[in-house]
Amino acid sequence: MKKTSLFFCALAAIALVSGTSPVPAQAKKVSLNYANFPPAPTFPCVQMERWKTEIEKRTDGAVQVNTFPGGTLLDAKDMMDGVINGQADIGCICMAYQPGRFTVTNATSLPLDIPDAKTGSLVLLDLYNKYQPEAFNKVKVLAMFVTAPANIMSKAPVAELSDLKGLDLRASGGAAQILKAWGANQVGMPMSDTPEALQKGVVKGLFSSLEVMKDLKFAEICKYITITDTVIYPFAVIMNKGTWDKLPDDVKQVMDGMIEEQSAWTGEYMDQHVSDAIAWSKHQVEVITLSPEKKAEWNAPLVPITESWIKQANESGLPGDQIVKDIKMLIEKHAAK
Ligand code: DTR
Repeated sequence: MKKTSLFFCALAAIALVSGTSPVPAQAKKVSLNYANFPPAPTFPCVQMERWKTEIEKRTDGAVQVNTFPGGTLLDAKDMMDGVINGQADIGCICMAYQPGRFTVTNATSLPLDIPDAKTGSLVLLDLYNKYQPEAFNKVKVLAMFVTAPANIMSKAPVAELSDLKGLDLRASGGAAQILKAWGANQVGMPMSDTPEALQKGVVKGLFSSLEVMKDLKFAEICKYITITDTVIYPFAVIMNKGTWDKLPDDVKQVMDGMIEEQSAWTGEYMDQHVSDAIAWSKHQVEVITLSPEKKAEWNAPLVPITESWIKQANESGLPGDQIVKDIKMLIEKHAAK
C-alpha cells in the first residue's frame, strides 16, 4: 500500500472511532424536487423514476432527485406555473390539459396518424427544437414524449358512431376535439381525476392510451375497448429556469445529454407497456376493432379539425401550414427508423 493510502486508512480509522469524517468536505450536493400529477405506477412516474436513477448515477451522486408522484407536490393543472414559480424544481406536464397554452406542440395531437409513442416522442421533440415555442420561455425542457395513440375504453360497447352519440366520455385537448367530432359528450379532466369520475358514473368511459387499463385498473370497470388508434397526448418535463441557471456546467451537460434519450426511452416504454396492458386486459374485456370501411367513416368527420387548426394558427401569426407539414414529414422520418 502506498504511503498516502496508508495515511487515509489511518485517518479513516480515527474517524470511525471519533465519528468525524476524514474526507475533505465534498462539493455541495444539488437536491431537486420533481413533481408529478398521476399515481406512481403510471408511465409519467415510471419515466420520472428512470430519469432520477440515471441522473443520480451519471452525476456520481452529486445530484439528488426527490420525486413526488400522485400530485403530492403539484397537481396537473398547477404544474406549469408551479414550476415557473419554484414550488417544484422539476415538473411533468400533460400539454393537452391546457390546450390554448401550448399551441405549437399541441399540434401533435391533431389527427395526423402518429403510429406509436416512440415515433411521436421524437416528432414532438424535433418540433419543439425547431420552433422553440414561447410557451416554454420561462422553463428549461428536460424531455418531451407522447402517449401511444388513444382508444375508447367504455362501460358499454361502442361499435358504431351512433353508439357514441351523447355518450359521456373523458378526454382532453386534441383528443377532446375528436370525441366531439364523433358526437360524444366530451368531458374534460386530467387523468388523475378519472378513476373517481368513472367510479361515480360522472363519465361512462374515456379516450386515452390503453396502458391505463392495467396501471389504473380501468379494466375492472370499462369492459369494452374500441380500437381507433387516433391521437396522442403530448407531455413535457420542465425545470425552473432559476434552478437550471444555478446548476454546475457538468450537471447541465449530463441533463442536456439525456433529453433525446429520455424522450425516446419513454416512448418505447409506453409502446411496450400498452402491448402488455392489452394482453393483460384481454381476458377481462371485449376488444372491438373497426373494419377499414368503418375506419374511413370514423375518419371523415376528423378532416376539418386539422383544417380549422391551421386556419386559426395562421390567423394568430403562427405558420400553421408549415407546422402540420413538418409534423407529417417528421412522422415519416422517425417511423422509418
Ligand atoms: N392520455 C392522456 C395522458 C395519459 C395517458 N396515460 C396516462 C397515465 C397517467 C396520466 C396521464 C396519462 C390522458 O388521458 O390524460
